[in-house]
Amino acid sequence: MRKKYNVAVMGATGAVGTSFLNILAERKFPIKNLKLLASERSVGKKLKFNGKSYTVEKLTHNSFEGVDIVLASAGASRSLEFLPSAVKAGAVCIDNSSAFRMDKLVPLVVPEVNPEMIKAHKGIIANPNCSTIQMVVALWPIHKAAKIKRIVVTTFQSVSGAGQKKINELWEQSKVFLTNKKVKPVEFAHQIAFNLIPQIDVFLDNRYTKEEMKMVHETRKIMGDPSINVNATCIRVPVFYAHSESINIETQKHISRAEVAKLMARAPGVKLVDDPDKQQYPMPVDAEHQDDTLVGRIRQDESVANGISLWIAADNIRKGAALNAIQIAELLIDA
Ligand code: 25A
Ligand code: L14
Repeated sequence: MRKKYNVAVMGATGAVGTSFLNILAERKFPIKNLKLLASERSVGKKLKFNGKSYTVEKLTHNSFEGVDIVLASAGASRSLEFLPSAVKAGAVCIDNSSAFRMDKLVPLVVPEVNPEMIKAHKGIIANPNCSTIQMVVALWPIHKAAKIKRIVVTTFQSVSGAGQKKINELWEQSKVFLTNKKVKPVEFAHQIAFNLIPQIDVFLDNRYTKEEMKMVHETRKIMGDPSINVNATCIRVPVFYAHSESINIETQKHISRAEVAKLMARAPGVKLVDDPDKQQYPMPVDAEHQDDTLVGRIRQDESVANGISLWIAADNIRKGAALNAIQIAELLIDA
């Protein structure tokens, strides 16, 4: 019989935390005991898992006794503070925050790309940024075939990436806007309903945002190739779930549009949706609740010798966060 594990979900009441519970149940993860951890605000709240009701407990340094696996998504500051205690208690932590991603001792893993890296863990495995995960799932097979030299990407990121409160705010702002009243942003810096905001995370000295630079550094680490050049522009769009990306790549070796389509048709974690005659292409509403990254609009870039343009969409809460983390947990227990 398969071994069963004690699992703790840190940030269980959030957008990603809720998705952890759904996906653990869907994929029949072998759980012995489940612990739901969140802030004081959520203590006593009840959440359903596999038809059973579980009570949310306050996250403390003593929460991890007897826990085998921690799935964390309560923000970087909480991960920095509490995961060292979890490691001390003997748990392996899969962290969805940005806290440890660029730490040299911490593997940064997308199972379709670099599953072998989990072996090197010292108690913490980092789950990459949502926009980076879906991009490398699509680009990895192309990189192996033709070696990518440069990536230019623009993201169209849904509000759910920023948490449950931002989801509620798009809903509220939309209602206000549609009744001809003046929108007063609370959670967002600006109106998000019927608008676009070209800022995700804080600005850095080079005038890129932190989200844009995460895509640069994380892509190089996951693909194991520090020579890949990445230029990212990240945009918040008034979509509830799923991030989309316009991607242009330059490769060392020439690769044709048809070859890329063939690679995408059999790439793990990818669903090819590319039929212009039938108006079929990836869209966020179709990516929502799906495990696969949708890839389409594949074109030869006619402005350079070796270039390809494509358009992708994926569920940022599933593949961009909870699903990728649980796939890492599955690799761990099958190792
Ligand atoms: O890194 P930062 O700056 O700390 O940012 C963290 C934020 O980014 C989101 C996450 O949103 C979080 O708000 N986030 C981080 N990584 C993400 C990723 N990869 C990501 N989002 C998507 N993809 P979230 O709402 O989805 O999740 C928040 C979870 O974290 C728990 N939490 C927060 N502080 C904690 C903590 N857990 C333990 N200790 C702490 N100190 C949080 O639980 C949630 O599970 P919660 O108990 O704080 O709140 C859950 C419910 O309470 C409501 N609420 C939140 N804030 C307030 C509030 N109600 C009243 N007043 C408030 N101030 C929420 O709506 C929710 O229903
Ligand atoms: O680094 O869409 O995981 O705001 C989580 C929130 C990435 C951006 C991370 C969003 C961030 C994301």
